[in-house]
Amino acid sequence: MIEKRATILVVDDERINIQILNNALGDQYNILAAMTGERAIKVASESLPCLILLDIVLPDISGHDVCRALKSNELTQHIPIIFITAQSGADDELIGLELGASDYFRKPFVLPLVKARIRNQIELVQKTAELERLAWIDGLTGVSNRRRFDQLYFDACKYAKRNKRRISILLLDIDFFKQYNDHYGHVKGDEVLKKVARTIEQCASRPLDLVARYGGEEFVILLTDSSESEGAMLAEKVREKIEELAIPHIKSTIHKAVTISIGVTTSSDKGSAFDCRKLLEVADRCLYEAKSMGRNTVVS
Ligand code: GH3
Ligand code: MG
Ligand code: MG
Ligand code: MG
Repeated sequence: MIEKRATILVVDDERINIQILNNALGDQYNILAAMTGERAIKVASESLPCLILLDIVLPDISGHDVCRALKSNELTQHIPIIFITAQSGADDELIGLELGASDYFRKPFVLPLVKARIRNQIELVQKTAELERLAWIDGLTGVSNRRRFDQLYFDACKYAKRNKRRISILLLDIDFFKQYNDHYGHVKGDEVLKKVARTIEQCASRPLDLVARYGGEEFVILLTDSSESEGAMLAEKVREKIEELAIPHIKSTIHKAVTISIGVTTSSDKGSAFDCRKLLEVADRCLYEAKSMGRNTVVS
């Protein structure tokens, strides 16, 4: 099933071909057009269409070269390409498929076939995107899972080192959660995890903030481009908001409500100097200290 209007980039140097495809597909998809290879690469990288229909013979570089360029660019390599080939182009078709194209169709167009092949490709793109989303999300709380965090954290460290930016890590752990489960049961415990996750997300809501479930009752916040004081202030805000939820926890020896402890650390502003793994270890040590200081505490 096609859920939302997908964008297709049509690359052909003959206006009539673009018109035919636009007429056949325009009511179902957003159509972008390019008439040269260089233009196709530019539009594809800027607009990131769902699918590219790519003619082979173009006035500047060939469709095969366009395909090579798009497949070697991290941003565009996942966009499926369907080659548009001449009737006699079996070699062209083979080269295209070997370059990583998903399919091909021939000129002159047999429109029902064109439509069916496009529909199949778009469905595949949408299903893959949904599977990726599911693979990245924690099923209980809906925040990113550990696998997603590990991946984005690695990317964020690379970005920070390259651009001499600082990142902060906040490790958050619910206090006396074992006792909570023992007393109120796992179902109620799961509800607490969901509420805590939602509250953390509400506090860390800038577009680049990442909230993930780090382990059982542990969460992590990754702040890109952040200072020490921003990290510590956010941690204090989250700690307060969780306390304000006032979720009864009569087995907590400190507050009679659910609370969290947080360890915070920020990478040095020397850029290249920091080690991603060490940064997590420091945050973990701060969290441990927050626990030993009595819990419901931030240590940075
Ligand atoms: P501390 O204050 O030192 O953090 O103590 P704690 O009891 O929170 O820590 P501990 O590591 O002893 O226990 C963590 C508990 O979290 C145990 C486990 O049953 C619970 N937990 C982990 N994942 C889930 C989950 O998905 N659902 C529920 N309900 N409980 C979970
Ligand atoms: Mg052509
Ligand atoms: Mg824990
Ligand atoms: Mg705990």
